[in-house]
Amino acid sequence: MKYLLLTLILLGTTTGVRADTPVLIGNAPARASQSLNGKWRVIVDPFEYGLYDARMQPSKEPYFNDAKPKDKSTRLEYDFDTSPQLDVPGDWNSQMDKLFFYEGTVWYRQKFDYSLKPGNRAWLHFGAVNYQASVWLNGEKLGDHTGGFTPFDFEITGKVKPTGNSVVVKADNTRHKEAVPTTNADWWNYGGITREVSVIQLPATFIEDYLIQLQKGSGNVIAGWVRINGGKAGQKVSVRIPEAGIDVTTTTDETGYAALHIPVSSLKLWSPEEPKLYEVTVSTGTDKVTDRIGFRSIETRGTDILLNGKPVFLRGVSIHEEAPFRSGRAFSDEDARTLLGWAKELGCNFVRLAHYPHNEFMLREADRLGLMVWSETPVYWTIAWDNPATFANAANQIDESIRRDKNRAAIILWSVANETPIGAARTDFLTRLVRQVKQADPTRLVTAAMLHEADAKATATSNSIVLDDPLGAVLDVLGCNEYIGWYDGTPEKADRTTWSSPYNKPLIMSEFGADALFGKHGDDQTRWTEEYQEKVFQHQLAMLDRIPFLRGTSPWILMDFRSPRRTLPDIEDYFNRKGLVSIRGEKKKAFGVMQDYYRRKAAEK
Ligand code: GCB
Repeated sequence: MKYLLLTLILLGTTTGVRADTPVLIGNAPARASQSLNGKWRVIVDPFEYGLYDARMQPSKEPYFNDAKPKDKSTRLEYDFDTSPQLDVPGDWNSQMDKLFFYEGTVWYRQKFDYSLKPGNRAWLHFGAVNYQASVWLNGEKLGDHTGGFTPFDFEITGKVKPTGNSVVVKADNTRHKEAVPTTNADWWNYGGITREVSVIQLPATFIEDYLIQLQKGSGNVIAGWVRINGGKAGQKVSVRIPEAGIDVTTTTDETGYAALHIPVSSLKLWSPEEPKLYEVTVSTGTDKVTDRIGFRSIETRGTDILLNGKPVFLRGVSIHEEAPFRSGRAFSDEDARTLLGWAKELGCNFVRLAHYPHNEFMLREADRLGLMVWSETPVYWTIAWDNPATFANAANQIDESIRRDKNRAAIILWSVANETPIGAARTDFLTRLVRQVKQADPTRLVTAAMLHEADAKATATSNSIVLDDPLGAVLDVLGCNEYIGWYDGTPEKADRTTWSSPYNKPLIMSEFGADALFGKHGDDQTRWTEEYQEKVFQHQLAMLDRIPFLRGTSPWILMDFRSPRRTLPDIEDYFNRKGLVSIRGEKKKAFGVMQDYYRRKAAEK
């Protein structure tokens, strides 16, 4: 037993996935699938009557049975068939007026027919459900998932019928103190089935997942693994990258795992200037999956960040997963193209996807456009640092995001936290999380957006900030959020501020900014005007240029976004207005300031 456990742990570390974790189908969007997107019937259920009766005992008429009355004398107090409909993917808050502020449970139901080829297997795939999902097929429970921003799969082979299937999802976005994120955040808690749903059909023995990336520290070895699900040991696995002249075959061991180590003579490396993606095909006797993968190296040396061995300055911007033009949770390819298109126009080679893993279209588009990515996990502000279940939850969410995105060249940084107040329990929690990320993905860098301590000795002429958060010791790259000129003094305070750090590491100023309502003009001392925001950026950029170890910036934020904390009438109206562009894409003056700065930075190299 001891030996088995050890083997499982070792297996977990070499494949980048813990052996006991549920299956997550690698590159799900590339698989043959039947989409379940579209209109779903919904029942809003604030008291969870769909689960419990008046005595809080399990209901005799649970909604997941999707039942109909047997005859006209039967009393049944729900009916999906006549209930309202909502679009999937999509959040409920922005689809129905009366659900705008709603947090709690909504039941979703979809009917579908399905044709499963004999011998094949079927999997129900969810891109994301915020926050807690429970799923039933034809009245049978398939499972639960926690965490609003990562995918999950349930096998439905032997359960799915040729006609009249009913899939019921209980989506619950109630905030909890011990959850990740916790009860307090500065973004809208969009509830629902926010990303795509499909049924994936796979052969009995299929390619469950693969990692195909440049080996750490090498420019000419592709390393990784392929894992096969089902079948016996000794199966042949081929990896072909025709454009790079690669065609290798290897065999799986008794756990279905095949290690890859492929020396290559000439490989065009992925970079913002030339975001080269290769067509990669992984195949076995029974299955085949194709991907587009870029190869690049990322490392640090002293205070430098090296992309493909050369120092790079990260010209970035922070982005929320907020839908351009319509607001609500962004979920589509078109949303991704719009948001990242604006980032390119700003002059970016880098984006910080805050504050949770964004949908896969964003990563695919970043790969195509040559935008390096900071990917984040929703460990935000105050988390229940002492609670082991909270740690397990955070660890699982970052693990799922690494599993989904590990083949995206664009991702260079995993961020484990945002603005977490310094304390022993917090530093211990985050240090363990960093360790786990490094184990799961040793090829990328780890960061966190930290807070800075105000200088206790600040005077009218000097303000020296020391970045000495103990978390910095375990990070590869320091991230720091600061709001000099907005929450912290006036814009001029930046002129007398100096930065230092005991760590010999690169710094990304991961947030700075100010609110401005697009079209609101005035003098540059008047809050909420474009002129005030512009002035904050001007003073900020002059200050940032004086930080010798600064290697990147991602101002807050590309586009205005909804937040329940932002109530000021006629200005905020439940939007955080720190966007460089409005929700309609109108550029505020600060956009131009940032664009000029990035033009200069790009020319500096
Ligand atoms: C922060 C947070 C970010 C907020 C921003 C703000 O420090 O990291 O989530 O939205 O400030 O606008 O206050």
